[in-house]
Amino acid sequence: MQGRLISRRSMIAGSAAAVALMSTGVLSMQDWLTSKAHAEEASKPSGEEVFASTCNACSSKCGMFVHVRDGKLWKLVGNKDHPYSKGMLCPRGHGSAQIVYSEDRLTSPMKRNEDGSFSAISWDQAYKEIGDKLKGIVAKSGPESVSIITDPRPIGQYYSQRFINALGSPNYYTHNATCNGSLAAGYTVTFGTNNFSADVSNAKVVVFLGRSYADGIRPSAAKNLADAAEKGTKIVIVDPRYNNSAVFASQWIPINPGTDLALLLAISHVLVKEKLYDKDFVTTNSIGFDEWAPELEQYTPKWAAEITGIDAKVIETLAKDLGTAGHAGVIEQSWRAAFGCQHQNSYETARCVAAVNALLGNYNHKGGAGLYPTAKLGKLDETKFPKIPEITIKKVGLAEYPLQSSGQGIVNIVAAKAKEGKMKAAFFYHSNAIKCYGNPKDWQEGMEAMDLTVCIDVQMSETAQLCDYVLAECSYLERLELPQILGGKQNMMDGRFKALEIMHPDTLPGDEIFVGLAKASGIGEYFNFTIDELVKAQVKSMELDIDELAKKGVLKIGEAWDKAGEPVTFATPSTKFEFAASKIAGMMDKMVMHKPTIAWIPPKVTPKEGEFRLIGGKQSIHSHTMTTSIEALMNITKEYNLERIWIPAAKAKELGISEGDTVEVSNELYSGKVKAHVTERLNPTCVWIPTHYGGSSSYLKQGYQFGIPHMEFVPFDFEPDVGPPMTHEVIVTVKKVSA
Ligand SMILES: Nc1nc2c(c(=O)[nH]1)N[C@H]1C(S)=C(S)[C@@H](COP(=O)(O)OP(=O)(O)OC[C@H]3O[C@@H](n4cnc5c(=O)[nH]c(N)nc54)[C@H](O)[C@@H]3O)O[C@H]1N2
Ligand SMILES: Nc1nc2c(c(=O)[nH]1)N[C@H]1C(S)=C(S)[C@@H](COP(=O)(O)OP(=O)(O)OC[C@H]3O[C@@H](n4cnc5c(=O)[nH]c(N)nc54)[C@H](O)[C@@H]3O)O[C@H]1N2
Ligand code: SF4
Ligand SMILES: [Mo]
Repeated sequence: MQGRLISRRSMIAGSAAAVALMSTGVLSMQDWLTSKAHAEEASKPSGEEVFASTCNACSSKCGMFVHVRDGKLWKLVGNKDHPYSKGMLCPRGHGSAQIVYSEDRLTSPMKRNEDGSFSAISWDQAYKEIGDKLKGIVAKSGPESVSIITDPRPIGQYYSQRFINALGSPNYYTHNATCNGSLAAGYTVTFGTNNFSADVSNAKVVVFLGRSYADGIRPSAAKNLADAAEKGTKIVIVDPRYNNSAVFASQWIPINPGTDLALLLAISHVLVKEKLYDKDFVTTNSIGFDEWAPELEQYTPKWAAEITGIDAKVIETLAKDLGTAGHAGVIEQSWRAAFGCQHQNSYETARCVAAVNALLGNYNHKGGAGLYPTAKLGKLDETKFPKIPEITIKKVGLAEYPLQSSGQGIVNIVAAKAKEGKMKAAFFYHSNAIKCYGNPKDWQEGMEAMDLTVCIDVQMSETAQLCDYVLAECSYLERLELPQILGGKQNMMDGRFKALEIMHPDTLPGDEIFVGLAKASGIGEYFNFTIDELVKAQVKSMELDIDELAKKGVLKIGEAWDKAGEPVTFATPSTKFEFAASKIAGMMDKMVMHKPTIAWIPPKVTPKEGEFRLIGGKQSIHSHTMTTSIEALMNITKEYNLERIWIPAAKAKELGISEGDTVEVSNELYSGKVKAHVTERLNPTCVWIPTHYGGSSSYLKQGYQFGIPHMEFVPFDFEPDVGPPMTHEVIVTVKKVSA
């Protein structure tokens, strides 16, 4: 299997020092692994320092220990006590550490010249010019015309929010809308929190809707899946693609993409019709069932078969298997590709996932959908960390998309409002918005229309490349960050402690950059503390010990959750599970597409004869767009031609396309050439591409113009009422061309 081969090979690349050495061009990976030097070095009497930290290569932020020898990174080891890594890091975790020694790193602040080139400037000049411009914009166009887009890590949340709010603006955005914004919003309206956690280890039947633990990796989840398979759990993978988790599955259901909602409605139909649902739960702990049940009559397995491409008998059997498993049958929560932000019906699909679990009555049951509480930070001293005055203006985008997931904003509204001349300034912190959130051409137009754009990054990303100012942060191993609270059965706090001295003297940690920006923008009074003071205060507020956290990397908060089987109080307006949403009922005048009960919404576009839906997803060795600058990871991509587009075998035959042929993928927005991977592992209505490639920053040599860029094909659009970008509502044609 392609995926397993990749994983094994790149797992071998475990030594970060090997990666660092390779980047200097001294040794190839194979040479290094087999060299005598490596054996000698590895058995050296230790004398090394070890620091607790967290990986920075994806949203999971797995806990790890950083081993340092002679001031240099030696290796990374997964923290056994950390709930996400459980002692393991994935290949990206190891590979991405190469950024520390990368030649592509930013080494000082930069200012963009008229011709698009950049010149290095001093921090003083950067702060002064940015601060002066920002104050001018706020004075002239109001605080609502400035925004910040940030990675939702604790440090990103804290400093970015504080900075923009201190300016009087509510416009704080994260990548959430283009990750799992629809899912989070749909879950919240039904059961009151933005996610649940399927108890895969104890379930009898688990259905995965396009969530692949072996591709979109989190090490602990992949291990749970392998263990569940070993135990004989029925694992059903619903995915247009036979993904790399399917080796653990009892069944693969190659659904037509964008139609999971029809499958779920038909499962609900069977559960109700066959009286296989949990009547006690429905009667005592839900609202809206009596309104919804009659509507379900139309959604028969036969009806869903037409839409999904799945045989009606398969749907019926799946529903009965789930119903028979009862509290230990569960639809897994999924993450992005099926209904995180992909289709016109993503929000509705999330609601229906929640509803099937409610019909099974499995909330907080062993093997069901866990709703574990997450601890909140304690109070901090307000004289040291002053509160920002309350902001009364509403975040841009809230009015247009009233069902959006709370707090993180509909990020593409920044580009839309900039194009209209209403958004004047944007800061980007640890974000490659231009390449990842909506169509890059629309974002570029928005960027050009704004008066001030600033990017804080470690490399010249596609976003940085379009900004007026680029501020060079040091790498994650060279800085202290804020601790993070982890939810789950056992709440925990992890920490990222500084492991290496700063290599490039003109780079700074993010917290110091914000302090500099704040002082120059007239809001320094809100930033009169160091990050050491803030970290200590936050850890203390949880009654934990900072020295112990620095030693162990992760500490328990309170006792483990032990309420399995107890009745649930949902955080909804009714305190019950809502088959008919009170929130929607209260705002029907604002709704374009949704009503209180869950109903069929078709995908926005459907491929006609000769066309395909373009879908995409993760590969185990890359994170979004940020790791295509990492040489060790790109070497694997290039060796195995991982950039290829997957084309269903029967359709390839009709089009005269064979394995390895160069094809042109086109729609009205973009056309690109790439090699073909002809496969039986794909539903015939779609083609699939890895979403990592097609880099367009000429500063990042490894990934520059290698492969095709997913987002260029995606129309700049918003899911009605909800706001995410519908990144799989894309039609393309594919034809063979000479290379
Ligand atoms: N290797 C790697 N792992 C990661 C990340 C990464 O960048 N790289 N990022 C992390 C983050 S932030 C996220 S959000 C998660 C994402 O985690 P996932 O959502 O699991 O990731 P994807 O690979 O995008 O999608 C998984 C599968 O969904 C399938 N799919 C596509 N469309 C549909 C559909 O309409 N219906 C169904 N049922 N399936 C569909 C795809 O074919 C793909 O195999 O991964 C996390 N882990
Ligand atoms: N084309 C494409 N689009 C996508 C996805 C995809 O796979 N491909 N995935 C989707 C998903 S699931 C998500 S969650 C989002 C992710 O959206 P982003 O988080 O914006 O995506 P990344 O590509 O990870 O870009 C992270 C940026 O942070 C920078 N960076 C890395 N380390 C540091 C650091 O230490 N400090 C600072 N200041 N910057 C740093 C990187 O150089 C890069 O520019 O994108 C979504 N959109
Ligand atoms: S899943 Fe991999 S890349 Fe993501 S944080 Fe964990 S080790 Fe790092
Ligand atoms: Mo994501």
